[in-house]
Amino acid sequence: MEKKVLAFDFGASGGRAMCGTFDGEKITIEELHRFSNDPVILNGTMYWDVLRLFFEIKQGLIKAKKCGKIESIGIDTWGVDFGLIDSEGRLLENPVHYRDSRTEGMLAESFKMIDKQKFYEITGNQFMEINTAFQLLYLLKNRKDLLDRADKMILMPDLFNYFLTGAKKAEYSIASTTQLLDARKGQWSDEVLDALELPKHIFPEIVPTGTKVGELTDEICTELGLDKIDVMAVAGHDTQCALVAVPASEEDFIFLSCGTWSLLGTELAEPIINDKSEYYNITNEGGYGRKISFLKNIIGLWCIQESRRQWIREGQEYGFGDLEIMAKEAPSLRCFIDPDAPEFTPAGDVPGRIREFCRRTGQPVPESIGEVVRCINESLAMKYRHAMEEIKDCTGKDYQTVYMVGGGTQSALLCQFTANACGCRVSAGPVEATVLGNVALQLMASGDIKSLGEAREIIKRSQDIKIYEPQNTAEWDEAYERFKKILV
Ligand code: ADP
Ligand code: LRH
Repeated sequence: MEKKVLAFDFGASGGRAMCGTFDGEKITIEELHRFSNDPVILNGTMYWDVLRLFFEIKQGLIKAKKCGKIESIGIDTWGVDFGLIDSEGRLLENPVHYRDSRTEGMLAESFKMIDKQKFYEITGNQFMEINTAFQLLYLLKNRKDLLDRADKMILMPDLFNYFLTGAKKAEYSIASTTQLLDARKGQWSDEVLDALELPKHIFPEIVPTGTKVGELTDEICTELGLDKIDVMAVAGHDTQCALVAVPASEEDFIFLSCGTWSLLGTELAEPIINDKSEYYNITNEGGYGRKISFLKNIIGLWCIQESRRQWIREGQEYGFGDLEIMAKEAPSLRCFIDPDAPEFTPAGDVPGRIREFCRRTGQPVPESIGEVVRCINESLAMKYRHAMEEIKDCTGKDYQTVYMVGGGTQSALLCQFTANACGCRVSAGPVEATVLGNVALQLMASGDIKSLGEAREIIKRSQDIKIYEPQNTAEWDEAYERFKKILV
């Protein structure tokens, strides 16, 4: 018998509600509702437009009525962001977006409170100033009043789950992006919380990935004219949903979740936390079945998204497909950026900053749109190779294939460049990995899919996967040596 579930995915490139149907063999997905997910800047702070997004969830629920019986709902978002709830359950202020500049300097502040090595040794997380730990530290130092009024800190997917059900929980995968978990125990680290002087009572109970959190509240059922529906803690962290949809059968593989961010890594049974992984700043994040994703966060297609927005501001509007055609015609392997250089993180004139980076590092300066897009794509592919070498060095394993999933797999150019740079086969797809993983995790929570392996097999036979073989590797190897010299 067919089962239908509803997946909500909140990415920087947009939000969507998708109906997933499982017929026992395959999963199909149908888009019901798509909406933008733009942050709003007010008085110098960049916020999540959280109430509008909750309105969009309600629209999704209304539109899902046409699908017939919906068994459950699952929500995923990007990592690290949160809302604060007071003792009466009211949201205190709008959640702030991680691209807000408030965390600048907080990494250095934290190292005055906890030894850097100890911090990494416990959490196993890549140090990134956007992490929840540093957002909370900002509040401690600058908005103590707000922190004092907080009864719970609830991460974004859990916050939507709370709005839907009233349950205040912390799903494990999203909690593992905070830099506040003990990576080995999968629980909030008392030692880190104490050192950072964060109030322990605000951290909710951690629940495993792929379990039920509650049911729609009576209020929502009445308002929308719905029967009770289960709400599942899928992987609240979008990256971990995407990982469930990686069509790999082998135990050791490299995945590349390629959307606004690029997450390149491998799946492990236990975290790797040692001097080498700390030196490379590799993160250990948690997923379904307490599996560990040992990965590098790379800034990713954000650079193309933000360049596109800049060109629109300058009066030149192109779609991603158009940009790809222009990049294809531009000359190859002329200049590179380090996509993770700090100047590329904030919104703004990314093409201008790319030109400045190339000028400063003595490289040819990309002038046309095609040249800039080519430079971003080639630099990302080189960065993937670099991350893959670091991962290999830590695991001591070799990998034959890079499994690329997510919106970025629609760029044939990026897939081919990745194969060329890494010198290995790229398997590209599914595009909608996050949604497929979200759907599969709901079906795992209900017991309809029995294991991660089974979920991956189902998704593999449900989706078209494209294969790219490496080309011109000698030329790419030579260029990689030049790339390494401009890394920040
Ligand atoms: P998010 O992480 O925000 O959920 P997605 O997985 O939806 O992101 O991927 C969005 C990215 O996919 C865009 O920024 C763009 O670079 C890329 N993309 C989308 N459509 C195309 C296309 N037709 N051609 C090339 N790239 C595309
Ligand atoms: C990708 C992602 C990534 C990081 C970042 C903030 O969407 O979730 O894994 O956590 O966003």
